[in-house]
Amino acid sequence: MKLIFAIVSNDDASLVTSSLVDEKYSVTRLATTGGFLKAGNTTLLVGTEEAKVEKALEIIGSHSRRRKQAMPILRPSEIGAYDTQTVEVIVGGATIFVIDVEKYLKL
Ligand code: 2BA
Repeated sequence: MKLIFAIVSNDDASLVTSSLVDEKYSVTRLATTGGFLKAGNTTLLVGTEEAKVEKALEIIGSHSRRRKQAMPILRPSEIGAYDTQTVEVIVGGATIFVIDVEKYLKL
């Protein structure tokens, strides 16, 4: 038995969670905060058999990979108004730990 800790962005958490549940994984979702940015993120706990770990990692990775996203920003223009411009930002990504589970009990 293994326990996967997956720290994902809040934006990706719902899709990652529902995709895991659709594939019959049990998932616990925790609202967490990154120590560096102090911004909210989501930590998923997934307890599963060793044989199902790789598939879980694929599911998590496919819905939380780092990717570029166009984001509109407002910039002051020369005539005192504001222009809308688009910048590319990196969003998503997952930090994953897989650990051995010594005991798994449901009491
Ligand atoms: P990532 O490395 O992608 O980490 C995203 C979030 O995953 C982290 O949020 C933290 O909540 C968790 N995390 C990552 N590595 C971890 C680990 N070894 N143990 C426990 N949790 C871990 P934040 O701490 O807010 O960090 C956000 C981003 O800021 C990081 O993205 C990294 O690019 C950067 N960063 C984090 N710590 C840094 C530091 N000490 N110096 C410079 N940059 C840092």
